[in-house]
Amino acid sequence: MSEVSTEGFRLLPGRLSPQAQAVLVGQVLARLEAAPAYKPITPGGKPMSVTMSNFGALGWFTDARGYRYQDRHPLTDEPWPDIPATLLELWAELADPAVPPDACLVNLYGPDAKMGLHQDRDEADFRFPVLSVSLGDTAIFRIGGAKRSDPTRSIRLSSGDVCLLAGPARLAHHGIDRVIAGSSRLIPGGGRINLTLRRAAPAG
Ligand code: MD3
Ligand code: FE
Repeated sequence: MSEVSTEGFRLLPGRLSPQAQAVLVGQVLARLEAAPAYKPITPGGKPMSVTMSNFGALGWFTDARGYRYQDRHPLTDEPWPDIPATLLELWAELADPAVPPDACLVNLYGPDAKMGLHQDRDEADFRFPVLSVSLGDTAIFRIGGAKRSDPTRSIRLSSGDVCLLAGPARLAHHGIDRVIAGSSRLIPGGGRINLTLRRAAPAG
Protein backbone atom coordinates (compact mmCIF):
# COMPACT_ATOMS: atom_id res chain seq x y z
CA MET A 1 0.00 0.00 0.00
CA SER A 2 1.31 3.43 -0.85
CA GLU A 3 1.32 6.04 1.87
CA VAL A 4 -1.07 8.96 1.35
CA SER A 5 0.89 12.12 2.09
CA THR A 6 -0.49 15.60 2.29
CA GLU A 7 2.19 18.25 1.91
CA GLY A 8 1.60 21.11 4.32
CA PHE A 9 -0.25 19.04 6.93
CA ARG A 10 1.47 19.15 10.32
CA LEU A 11 0.17 17.29 13.36
CA LEU A 12 1.61 18.27 16.75
CA PRO A 13 0.41 15.52 19.12
CA GLY A 14 -0.06 16.68 22.71
CA ARG A 15 1.04 20.24 21.90
CA LEU A 16 -1.14 21.50 24.78
CA SER A 17 -0.44 20.16 28.27
CA PRO A 18 -3.34 18.75 30.31
CA GLN A 19 -3.19 21.96 32.38
CA ALA A 20 -3.34 24.18 29.28
CA GLN A 21 -6.25 22.09 27.92
CA ALA A 22 -8.20 22.55 31.17
CA VAL A 23 -7.63 26.31 31.17
CA LEU A 24 -8.69 26.54 27.52
CA VAL A 25 -11.88 24.52 28.09
CA GLY A 26 -12.79 26.94 30.89
CA GLN A 27 -12.21 29.93 28.61
CA VAL A 28 -14.28 28.37 25.83
CA LEU A 29 -17.22 27.35 28.04
CA ALA A 30 -17.31 30.83 29.64
CA ARG A 31 -17.54 32.47 26.20
CA LEU A 32 -20.25 30.03 25.09
CA GLU A 33 -22.47 31.42 27.88
CA ALA A 34 -22.55 34.71 25.94
CA ALA A 35 -22.46 33.15 22.45
CA PRO A 36 -24.41 29.89 22.76
CA ALA A 37 -23.72 27.02 20.38
CA TYR A 38 -26.48 26.52 17.80
CA LYS A 39 -27.24 23.87 15.20
CA PRO A 40 -26.29 25.19 11.75
CA ILE A 41 -28.41 24.37 8.68
CA THR A 42 -26.65 23.55 5.42
CA PRO A 43 -27.62 25.45 2.25
CA GLY A 44 -29.33 22.18 1.25
CA GLY A 45 -31.60 22.51 4.30
CA LYS A 46 -30.13 19.74 6.49
CA PRO A 47 -29.23 20.43 10.12
CA MET A 48 -25.58 19.61 10.89
CA SER A 49 -24.88 17.12 13.68
CA VAL A 50 -22.14 19.40 15.06
CA THR A 51 -23.20 22.48 17.04
CA MET A 52 -21.22 25.67 16.52
CA SER A 53 -20.31 29.10 17.74
CA ASN A 54 -17.44 31.48 16.99
CA PHE A 55 -14.95 33.83 18.63
CA GLY A 56 -13.24 36.80 16.99
CA ALA A 57 -14.26 39.58 14.61
CA LEU A 58 -15.78 37.16 12.08
CA GLY A 59 -17.66 33.92 12.53
CA TRP A 60 -18.36 31.17 10.00
CA PHE A 61 -22.07 30.56 9.58
CA THR A 62 -24.38 28.50 7.39
CA ASP A 63 -28.12 28.58 6.82
CA ALA A 64 -30.47 28.22 3.84
CA ARG A 65 -28.87 31.33 2.29
CA GLY A 66 -25.45 29.69 2.13
CA TYR A 67 -22.01 29.65 3.78
CA ARG A 68 -20.44 32.94 4.88
CA TYR A 69 -18.54 34.85 7.54
CA GLN A 70 -20.53 37.34 9.61
CA ASP A 71 -19.67 39.70 12.49
CA ARG A 72 -22.65 38.86 14.74
CA HIS A 73 -24.05 35.82 16.49
CA PRO A 74 -27.15 34.69 14.52
CA LEU A 75 -29.37 34.33 17.63
CA THR A 76 -28.16 37.09 19.99
CA ASP A 77 -27.18 39.56 17.22
CA GLU A 78 -24.18 40.46 19.42
CA PRO A 79 -20.55 40.57 18.24
CA TRP A 80 -18.74 37.28 18.83
CA PRO A 81 -16.62 36.97 22.03
CA ASP A 82 -12.89 37.60 21.72
CA ILE A 83 -10.39 34.86 20.83
CA PRO A 84 -8.59 33.61 23.99
CA ALA A 85 -5.04 35.03 24.20
CA THR A 86 -3.46 31.57 24.45
CA LEU A 87 -4.87 30.74 21.00
CA LEU A 88 -3.61 34.02 19.52
CA GLU A 89 -0.15 33.18 20.88
CA LEU A 90 -0.31 29.68 19.39
CA TRP A 91 -1.20 31.17 15.97
CA ALA A 92 1.67 33.70 16.17
CA GLU A 93 4.11 30.91 17.03
CA LEU A 94 2.97 28.27 14.52
CA ALA A 95 1.00 29.98 11.74
CA ASP A 96 1.79 33.65 11.12
CA PRO A 97 3.59 36.07 13.46
CA ALA A 98 2.59 39.11 11.38
CA VAL A 99 -1.14 38.72 10.67
CA PRO A 100 -3.44 37.58 13.49
CA PRO A 101 -6.45 35.31 12.97
CA ASP A 102 -9.81 37.11 12.77
CA ALA A 103 -12.00 34.00 13.16
CA CYS A 104 -12.15 31.06 15.55
CA LEU A 105 -14.82 28.51 14.70
CA VAL A 106 -15.94 26.42 17.66
CA ASN A 107 -17.27 22.96 16.74
CA LEU A 108 -18.95 20.90 19.47
CA TYR A 109 -19.31 17.16 18.96
CA GLY A 110 -21.63 14.92 20.95
CA PRO A 111 -21.36 11.11 20.71
CA ASP A 112 -23.14 10.94 17.33
CA ALA A 113 -21.76 14.04 15.64
CA LYS A 114 -19.65 13.88 12.51
CA MET A 115 -18.62 16.15 9.64
CA GLY A 116 -18.71 15.02 6.02
CA LEU A 117 -15.77 15.36 3.63
CA HIS A 118 -15.43 19.03 2.57
CA GLN A 119 -13.00 21.79 1.68
CA ASP A 120 -12.66 25.07 3.59
CA ARG A 121 -13.08 27.68 0.86
CA ASP A 122 -14.96 30.56 2.45
CA GLU A 123 -11.86 32.55 3.44
CA ALA A 124 -10.50 35.38 1.28
CA ASP A 125 -6.86 34.26 1.04
CA PHE A 126 -5.83 30.59 1.10
CA ARG A 127 -2.18 31.58 1.64
CA PHE A 128 -3.07 31.85 5.33
CA PRO A 129 -3.01 28.49 7.10
CA VAL A 130 -5.73 27.03 9.33
CA LEU A 131 -4.74 25.99 12.85
CA SER A 132 -6.89 23.44 14.69
CA VAL A 133 -6.93 22.53 18.38
CA SER A 134 -8.70 19.37 19.58
CA LEU A 135 -10.09 19.08 23.12
CA GLY A 136 -11.94 16.23 24.83
CA ASP A 137 -12.94 12.98 23.14
CA THR A 138 -10.71 11.57 20.39
CA ALA A 139 -11.91 12.06 16.81
CA ILE A 140 -11.33 9.91 13.76
CA PHE A 141 -10.28 12.54 11.22
CA ARG A 142 -10.04 11.91 7.47
CA ILE A 143 -7.88 13.90 5.06
CA GLY A 144 -7.48 13.52 1.30
CA GLY A 145 -6.38 15.82 -1.46
CA ALA A 146 -7.49 18.76 -3.55
CA LYS A 147 -9.84 16.57 -5.57
CA ARG A 148 -12.77 14.91 -3.82
CA SER A 149 -11.80 11.62 -5.48
CA ASP A 150 -8.18 11.71 -4.21
CA PRO A 151 -7.20 8.92 -1.78
CA THR A 152 -7.75 9.67 1.90
CA ARG A 153 -6.15 8.56 5.13
CA SER A 154 -7.52 8.35 8.64
CA ILE A 155 -5.82 10.04 11.59
CA ARG A 156 -6.81 10.17 15.26
CA LEU A 157 -7.05 13.64 16.76
CA SER A 158 -6.75 13.47 20.55
CA SER A 159 -7.20 16.07 23.25
CA GLY A 160 -4.34 18.58 23.20
CA ASP A 161 -3.37 17.83 19.59
CA VAL A 162 -2.80 20.81 17.33
CA CYS A 163 -2.79 20.60 13.56
CA LEU A 164 -1.63 23.09 11.01
CA LEU A 165 -2.97 23.10 7.45
CA ALA A 166 -0.83 25.12 5.08
CA GLY A 167 0.25 25.00 1.46
CA PRO A 168 -1.40 22.22 -0.57
CA ALA A 169 -3.06 20.81 2.58
CA ARG A 170 -4.99 24.07 2.99
CA LEU A 171 -7.36 23.00 0.21
CA ALA A 172 -7.40 19.29 1.02
CA HIS A 173 -10.74 17.55 1.49
CA HIS A 174 -11.26 16.54 5.11
CA GLY A 175 -13.91 15.55 7.64
CA ILE A 176 -14.65 13.84 10.92
CA ASP A 177 -15.85 10.23 10.53
CA ARG A 178 -16.76 9.84 14.18
CA VAL A 179 -15.89 10.63 17.78
CA ILE A 180 -14.90 8.00 20.35
CA ALA A 181 -17.38 8.80 23.12
CA GLY A 182 -15.94 8.55 26.63
CA SER A 183 -12.30 8.60 25.52
CA SER A 184 -11.53 11.76 27.53
CA ARG A 185 -12.71 13.25 30.82
CA LEU A 186 -11.65 16.80 30.00
CA ILE A 187 -15.04 18.29 29.15
CA PRO A 188 -17.81 18.23 31.78
CA GLY A 189 -20.51 15.89 30.42
CA GLY A 190 -18.14 14.51 27.76
CA GLY A 191 -17.83 15.31 24.07
CA ARG A 192 -15.30 17.00 21.84
CA ILE A 193 -14.53 20.62 21.08
CA ASN A 194 -12.54 21.61 18.01
CA LEU A 195 -11.28 25.16 17.63
CA THR A 196 -10.12 26.34 14.21
CA LEU A 197 -8.21 29.60 13.92
CA ARG A 198 -8.40 31.29 10.53
CA ARG A 199 -7.80 34.49 8.68
CA ALA A 200 -11.18 35.02 6.99
CA ALA A 201 -10.78 38.60 5.69
CA PRO A 202 -7.88 39.76 3.50
CA ALA A 203 -4.80 40.95 5.42
CA GLY A 204 -4.36 44.70 6.02
C1 MD3 B 1 -7.74 20.33 6.56
N1 MD3 B 1 -13.26 20.91 11.45
O1 MD3 B 1 -14.30 23.35 10.99
S1 MD3 B 1 -10.22 20.20 12.29
C2 MD3 B 1 -13.92 22.69 9.99
O2 MD3 B 1 -12.46 18.55 13.87
C3 MD3 B 1 -13.40 21.33 10.20
O3 MD3 B 1 -14.07 19.99 13.76
C4 MD3 B 1 -12.87 19.57 11.79
O4 MD3 B 1 -13.14 20.67 9.26
C5 MD3 B 1 -13.13 19.35 13.25
O5 MD3 B 1 -13.95 23.12 8.84
C6 MD3 B 1 -11.46 19.26 11.42
C7 MD3 B 1 -8.82 19.92 11.27
C8 MD3 B 1 -8.86 20.72 10.00
C9 MD3 B 1 -9.34 22.01 9.97
C10 MD3 B 1 -9.29 22.75 8.80
C11 MD3 B 1 -8.75 22.19 7.65
C12 MD3 B 1 -8.37 20.15 8.88
C13 MD3 B 1 -8.30 20.88 7.69
C14 MD3 B 1 -8.64 22.92 6.46
C15 MD3 B 1 -8.07 22.36 5.36
C16 MD3 B 1 -7.63 21.05 5.39
FE1 FE C 1 -13.06 22.00 7.51
